[in-house]
Amino acid sequence: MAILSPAASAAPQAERLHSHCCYCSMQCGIDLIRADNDLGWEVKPSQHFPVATGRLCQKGLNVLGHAVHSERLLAPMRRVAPGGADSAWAAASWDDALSDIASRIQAIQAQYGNDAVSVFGGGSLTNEVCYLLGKFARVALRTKFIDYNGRYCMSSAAAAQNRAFGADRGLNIALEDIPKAKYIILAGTNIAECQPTMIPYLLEAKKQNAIIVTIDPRRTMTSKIADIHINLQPGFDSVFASGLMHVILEEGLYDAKFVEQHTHGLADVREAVRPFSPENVSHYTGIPKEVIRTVARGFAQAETGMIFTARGIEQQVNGVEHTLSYINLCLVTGKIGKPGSGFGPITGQANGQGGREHGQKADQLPGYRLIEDPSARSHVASVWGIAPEELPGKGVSAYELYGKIHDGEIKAMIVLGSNPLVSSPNSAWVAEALQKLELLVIIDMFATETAEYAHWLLPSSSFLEAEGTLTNLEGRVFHRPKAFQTPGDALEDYLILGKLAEKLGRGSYFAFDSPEAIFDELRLASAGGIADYSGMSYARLKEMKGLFWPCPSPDHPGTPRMFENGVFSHPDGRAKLHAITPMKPAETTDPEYPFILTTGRLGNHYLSGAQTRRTAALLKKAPVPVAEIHPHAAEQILLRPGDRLRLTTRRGSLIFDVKVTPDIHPTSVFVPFHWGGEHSINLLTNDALHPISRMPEFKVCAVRLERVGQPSSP
Ligand SMILES: Nc1nc2c(c(=O)[nH]1)N[C@H]1C(S)=C(S)[C@@H](COP(=O)(O)OP(=O)(O)OC[C@H]3O[C@@H](n4cnc5c(=O)[nH]c(N)nc54)[C@H](O)[C@@H]3O)O[C@H]1N2
Ligand SMILES: Nc1nc2c(c(=O)[nH]1)N[C@H]1C(S)=C(S)[C@@H](COP(=O)(O)OP(=O)(O)OC[C@H]3O[C@@H](n4cnc5c(=O)[nH]c(N)nc54)[C@H](O)[C@@H]3O)O[C@H]1N2
Ligand code: SF4
Ligand SMILES: [Mo]
Repeated sequence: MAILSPAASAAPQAERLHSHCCYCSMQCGIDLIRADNDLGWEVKPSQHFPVATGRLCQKGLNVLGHAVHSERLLAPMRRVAPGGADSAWAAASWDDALSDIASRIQAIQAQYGNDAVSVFGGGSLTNEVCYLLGKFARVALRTKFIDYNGRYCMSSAAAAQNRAFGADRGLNIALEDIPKAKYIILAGTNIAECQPTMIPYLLEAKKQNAIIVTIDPRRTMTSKIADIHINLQPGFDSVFASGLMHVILEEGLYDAKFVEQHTHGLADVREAVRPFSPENVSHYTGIPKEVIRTVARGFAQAETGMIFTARGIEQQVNGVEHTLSYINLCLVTGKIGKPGSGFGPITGQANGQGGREHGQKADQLPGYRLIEDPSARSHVASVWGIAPEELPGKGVSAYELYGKIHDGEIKAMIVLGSNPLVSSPNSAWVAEALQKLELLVIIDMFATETAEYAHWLLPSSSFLEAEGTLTNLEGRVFHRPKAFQTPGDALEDYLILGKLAEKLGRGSYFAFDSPEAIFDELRLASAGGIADYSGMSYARLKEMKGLFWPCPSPDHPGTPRMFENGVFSHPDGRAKLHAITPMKPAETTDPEYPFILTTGRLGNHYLSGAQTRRTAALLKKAPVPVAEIHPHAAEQILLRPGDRLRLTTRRGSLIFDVKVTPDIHPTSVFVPFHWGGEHSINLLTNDALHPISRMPEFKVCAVRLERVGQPSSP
């Protein structure tokens, strides 16, 4: 591909601009100040957004790196030579590109039916684009097959929260509530690397004498601020949480009044946790029974308390159950819906929250409505100006879309805002699926690894160039202005979708002249839904620096704390306790694969690395993935200094640089997933899915470790 000129030249002549970091769900505000440096701009933390405590992490400070990168796509590109790493591309006009794509879509749909075309979305997009993409799939393509990368991210947490509370808003509190908590449990969440600007809230709680407990198979940067660290083998959270519940119930430490007035299901929970005495849990997990009692008593007896979880416990075939086990602890102790108390699976992507509310998910319509609910269908159909019968039904989950390609049911895919070849489990199978497509269109800033199999690459905007709203980890909806113009021929996503809809003969449903016009329709579509945005407007969002949903009327102040006074979102107002029987992961260890592979993140990279591997300052800090193993594991495989490490799972074998550290559980190996090609750990991960959430088991599979006796490459 030709080298493209830097996008920085597209910036207007302002001296100071405002935006938000495009990476994690904190969505820190940034100020861009004109500077005499390579990029022409300096990034500073903005004092105008109330969330980020005046700081930015390394990714935020370097957030311009990818946006002004010379590899930005500046024109639509048509593949002119066979796919794979050697693909060759030719630039085209938008008109030629969209005409060709539309006529191929129409030919495929004429031959195989509307559902032969699928859409794969993302959680980094604005609410407006997420909403429009869901509408585009159902109204322009008339396909049921749409899902998005949030399936790999928040789906287990969402399923658990919907079951327990009747609503799924990441944190059901505002961050500013955290310092009021006296006992904080962090399970499978590495906040210090993944939401670094949230750490000051925890430190403030600590200053007010809060106890912090981390539960993780690694002693992470986050566990450095903990009073107690539970070094748990991956896959054992339900066992451990059942031990805590056993003590709380046995010693009568629960809030009987809250449980009686605001929940269902205690008797079944009592029965389920009966076998999980501290002695038994200690036997299963190696965690001393005194520690189990200390944490159970400490949390239950504290005046206030919070539990936060994340992908560590959720990306498992038992992820919904692990989450419910921790939710149970908040419910039985009455630690929810009051100041200083609450539960929260910490949302990951920039708009991981909004991304799961407005219809990108296979079973969903805007406002967190369900596509199979007749009243939801008629409401949304009336906003869209179509008949409810015209709306397709429920499709399948993200990973299952690739199965449908293998089966020949799906022939085309449009990917907008994801790099699934790097981020999907068992990714060799995903690559095989992508090669079978008759049409793959990627709408992105870059020619990603996934793009190697595309027929068309369409150049999109970066976060700097796209106005819109996003919903952060708290459920706070805020407005992000447009700071830069799109470079070259690149276009904002909403314009690309609108133009393609027009070529498909459905343009009248997508004739939006601004993101605000889309937001105004989204408000109507969400009205009366669980995630109700109808009382918000761009003017209010700008003036109030964000509003928390639900916000059902123009004079509603928004809802920073949900479930206030124990009123939950189920029709009867009560929360549901769930009796959990801990189950094994899909793959357990055996003599052939005696260790556990778990995967996750580093502070300096983001997801598939499409953006951060293009940011020199970040790549320099972590140029390649390094596998972490415990000294006992190193001893067992006779690892010597300078050796590399071969990891073999039932999917394949890869060689990594290795770091020996006592900070990881002796049974486990950790590898970050931010790289493609021979560095992509997802070539080895297990694609077993949770039966309900359809979340892949990224966090646990069985692996063999072997030393490779050659010096690590420079
Ligand atoms: N720097 C950086 N920040 C990010 C991202 C990024 O890629 N890079 N991604 C963003 C996104 S989309 C997301 S979803 C979030 C993810 O944020 P996190 O979920 O916090 O990140 P992970 O590293 O995937 O996993 C968290 C921890 O779970 C632990 N773990 C693994 N298995 C288990 C288990 O069975 N039980 C328990 N208790 N712990 C376990 C891992 O050791 C790891 O420390 O981060 C967001 N922020
Ligand atoms: N092994 C393992 N795998 C995992 C995980 C794990 O913990 N372990 N975590 C999973 C999780 S939680 C997640 S969220 C997924 C995410 O994984 P991916 O979906 O692959 O996420 P990204 O790397 O952010 O890819 C986003 C793509 O969209 C592009 N992009 C960014 N902004 C925009 C925009 O505004 N418009 C358009 N058109 N494009 C844009 C970027 O350039 C990038 O190519 O990975 C999952 N995969
Ligand atoms: S990555 Fe997250 S914590 Fe870091 S600056 Fe960006 S939004 Fe803030
Ligand atoms: Mo995520």
